[in-house]
Amino acid sequence: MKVTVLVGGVGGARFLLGVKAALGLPAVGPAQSGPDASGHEITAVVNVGDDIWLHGLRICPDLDTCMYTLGGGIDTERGWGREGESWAVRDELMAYEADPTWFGLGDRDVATHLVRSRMLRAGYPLSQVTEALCHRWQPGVRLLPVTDDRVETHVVIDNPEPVPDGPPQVAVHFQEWWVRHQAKPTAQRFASVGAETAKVLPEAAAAISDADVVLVAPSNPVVSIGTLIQVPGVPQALVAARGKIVGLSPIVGGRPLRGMADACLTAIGVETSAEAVGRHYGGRGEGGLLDGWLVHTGDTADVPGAETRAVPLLMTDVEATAEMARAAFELAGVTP
Ligand code: FO1
Repeated sequence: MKVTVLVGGVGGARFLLGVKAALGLPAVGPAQSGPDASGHEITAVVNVGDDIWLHGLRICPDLDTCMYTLGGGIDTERGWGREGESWAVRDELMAYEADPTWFGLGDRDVATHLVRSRMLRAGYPLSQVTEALCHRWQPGVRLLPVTDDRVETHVVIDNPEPVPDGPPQVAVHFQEWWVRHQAKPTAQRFASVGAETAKVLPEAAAAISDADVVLVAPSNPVVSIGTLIQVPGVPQALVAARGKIVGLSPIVGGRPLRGMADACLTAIGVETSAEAVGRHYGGRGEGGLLDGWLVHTGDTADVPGAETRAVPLLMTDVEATAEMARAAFELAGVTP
């Protein structure tokens, strides 16, 4: 079975562990060597809007979080970066007062950015760079950036350091709002810088349109899924998708499980609820994204044009996450 998953960062990576388990694959690492008995193909189409150039290095948080999580190298506590990390480079950068010092680059993580930046500068596209990095990590799924082009999420926020006669609002890279300011300054709007000239990675478009089922991971609906599905070519691939498209709500009991999706939803005028996010994505029968929408037990949602079901959506461990994936396959009417 061909499964394609639209993912962002931490939540998406955790969900992919469950998708692998639900298909009988080891959650971490490559499929068993030899002819893969499962015969399944999992493709993750990953958000690149969080990506940023810092200290001359290209950092791709969502791709790295997926690669490290599925390859067994993630720091499970933080949800990003490498386990067993040290911070000598970061501390040295701080000693130089080399701005920005608010983004913590771990020493092991820096090696990933050095390899990536060197390949990008040599002219390799991000998709080939990711494939090269995955030779080491063996995530057991195909990790594709949604585009090889530079598309970055920037945020217009209330000026956190207002000065007399200064601008009441400033535009900053998503990471500055998210990490430096912990998403506290009110976000007025988001901009996908570069989206107007970007185009979807052809392999990603094919993975969406040819899949037996497309899953929308419980990632941030605004700055992960939202940015991903706005890349030119993605909407067309979704319309052409021959399989059902089933999403899982990242909002449980009116709150995001991780991160600050509520701050993002408020910024675009969407209530922080499973129903509001489902309606924001829209039912496929009404020209939107979803054929199916899974909400957490106890939540309700009426999404015109989509079928909604309530199942446990807490990714407490791999088996619980696998159950979520199985529920999504069932709602999509496919059996692995
Ligand atoms: N998040 C933080 O809150 N603080 C950090 O210093 C930080 C550094 C960092 C470095 C590499 C990386 O891949 C991710 C990093 N993140 C950090 C997380 C990052 O902001 C988020 O993973 C995504 O961009 C949002 O999903």
